[in-house]
Order: sequence, then structure tokens, then C-alpha cells
Amino acid sequence: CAAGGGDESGGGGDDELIVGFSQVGAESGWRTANTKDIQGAFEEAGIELKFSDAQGKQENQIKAIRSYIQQQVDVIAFSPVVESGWDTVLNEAKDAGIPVVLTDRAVDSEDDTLYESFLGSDFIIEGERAGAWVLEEFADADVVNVVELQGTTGAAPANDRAQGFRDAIAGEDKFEIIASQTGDFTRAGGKQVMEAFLKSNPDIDLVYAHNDDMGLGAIEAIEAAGLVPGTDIKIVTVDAVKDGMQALADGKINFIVECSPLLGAQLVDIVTTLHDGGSVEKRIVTEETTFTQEQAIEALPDRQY
Ligand code: GYE
Repeated sequence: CAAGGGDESGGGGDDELIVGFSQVGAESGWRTANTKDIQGAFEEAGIELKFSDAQGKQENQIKAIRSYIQQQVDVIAFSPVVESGWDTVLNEAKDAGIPVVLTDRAVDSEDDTLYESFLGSDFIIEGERAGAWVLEEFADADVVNVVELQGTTGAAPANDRAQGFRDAIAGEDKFEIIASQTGDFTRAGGKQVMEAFLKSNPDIDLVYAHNDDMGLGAIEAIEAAGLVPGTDIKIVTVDAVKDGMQALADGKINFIVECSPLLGAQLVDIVTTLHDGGSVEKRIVTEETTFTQEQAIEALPDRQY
């Protein structure tokens, strides 16, 4: 210190930062891009990331979080597969003094001291954006029969995308959601549910799919039924991953609401700040846009995921 002050930051003697991350699974193109981005960001930052894939099961996530607590990692981050049922394990992390960061999806815990920050999209707004497009697209129609492919039951994006969409079309009686079922955010799920919808409903005007993958599955079902997706039946989805954007460029999907999976760099910032004893925003909302066919054609060449 006599030589003009010690260097407190970045010294080699700092205790190493270790983060435990519990991912939902690998259900969609969005999820794959999200995993890749997070792992890449931590690697680039030189921070150790313990990663586990819960294969869509809450019990696996709870096990992974407990194991991170036992290993005394510095920060736990996770993307909760469903919204409810986290209070017990989050209290265990709190008692152990380990800060928790929610990435991508929310929990419905009333006690917001159970986590430091929630980084991700506003899914209500996404649903509203899908609904706003539908209002415009069908401005001159008398009756519009809508079928909905919902995301994983109980997941924040499924709850909120359903809600936002309903809020947006609420004032217009001509819209009727004639069928709504979960396709679990997967392509196979979207295809299977759409096949069933087509069998029992001869007059579908619009598919609202909570993600691109289910929309892509619906396209297969619609084509197999001898109809033209994007023309005979309009399709609006959420995410804007490459395969979805390609289908939009090809006119098989009509509109996509963007949901960005690129959360890695911001997550690195948050855990580094927490580790250094700093404070972070409780809610960090991802910036997103929407895409028409022309915009998809323009954006596709530079699309990262
Ligand atoms: O939209 C979907 C994925 O939680 C925002 O999960 C995410 C959603 C995304 O399976 O494709």
C-alpha cells in the first residue's frame, strides 16, 4: 500500500467463482441456442460453469440445485421448468447463503428475497404482440376460428403467452379460441396436437403457437391434411429461431414475435457483480422485436441462432 494503494480487483489470489446452472432441457431450437450461448459466455469469461440438463422435469432441477448447494458453489442460476413449487429449495439456497438468479423463466414465489434477479423476456408482451398482429391481419374478417398450441403446462411462457394473447383480442367478439392444448414446446408435440385439431375442426383460420417448434410441427400436420400453411390456415408463433424464420420467409408462417435466447453475456455480468458484492436489478427484461415475411428474409443471413 505504501507504493500507492493495493489492487483489489482481479488479483490472482481472488477466490475462484463457480456457478451452478440448471437448464430446462433440450425441447426446442430456442433452448439449444440458449444453452450454447450460456456455455459460450462462461467459457469466454473464464468462469467455471457446472451445467445440468433437467430433461423437462422439475424434480431433476430440484436435485441439481440441492447438489449445487452441497458443493457450495458461489451462485446458482436456473431456468425453472414450471412457475410453482420452488419455495422450499430456494429457502435452502438462501439458508446456505448462496445467491440465486432466475434466467429466462419466472417463479411464482411471493417472497422475492428468494432470488437476486430475474433475467429474461416479458412473455405477456409477447402474447400481446401476437394478438395485435392477429387483430390487424383479420381486420376485415367476420369470424375467426383460432387454435392454440400451448407451451409446457405450468411454465411461465405458456401461462403468460396465453394471457397476453387473450388480453389483446378480448375486445373483438369475432375471435374464438376453438381449441387449446399443450404441445410441450416441441415439434413432435405441435404436430400431434395439430393433427387432432384438424380432425375435429374443419374450419380453422389461425394457429397461435407458443413457440416456433410447435408451429413447425403444425405446418407438417397441415400439409399432411392437404392444406397450405400460411394461406389456408395462417400461423403466428413466438421465438424467431432460424428454422422458424426460414418458414416465415417461405410464407408458411405469417408472423413471428421474437424471444431472444442470448442471455449468456448478461448472466455472466450478473453473477460477477454478485460475487464482487455488488447489487443487481431485480428484473432485467430482454429487448425484442417482431418479424413479417419481408423482415425475416432480410434478417435471415445474419441470424445467429
Ligand atoms: O420460447 C421455447 C422454449 O422459456 C422462453 O422455452 C423459453 C421458451 C421458448 O422451449 O421455445
